[in-house]
Amino acid sequence: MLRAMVAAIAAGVVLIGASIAWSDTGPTARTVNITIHFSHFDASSIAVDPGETVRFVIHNEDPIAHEFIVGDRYVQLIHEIGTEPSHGAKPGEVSVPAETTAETTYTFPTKPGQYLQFACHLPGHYAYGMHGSIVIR
Ligand SMILES: [Cu+2]
Repeated sequence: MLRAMVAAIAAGVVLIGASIAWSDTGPTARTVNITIHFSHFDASSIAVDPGETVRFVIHNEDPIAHEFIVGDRYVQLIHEIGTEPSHGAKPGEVSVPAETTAETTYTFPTKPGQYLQFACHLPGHYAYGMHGSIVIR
């Protein structure tokens, strides 16, 4: 009897732990790690499923700030010419200060075949090559 109670309590603790771990992004979010080094992302292309939620964890190894912006050509253009000093409130947009790690979670559209991009729009960074493609397969 005591052994069964202990087992039940232990199972409950595990369930509580699991639900806390899931609370940020939901149980289906996949984590994609991306490292920035010498002002380049270490990925050039990412494939996602329609409607997939992805947690992007961005590791900035550089001594300068960067950002990670997910979106279509319109979103990228707005950020390229925009003046927002920092990001973090919108899904898929996050500033990554020098030598830090930041994360953002984004749920992709449900229509397959669309092309999006991830990019950094600090002055000159996009032109230097800080962008990659995202295809919804
Ligand atoms: Cu950058």
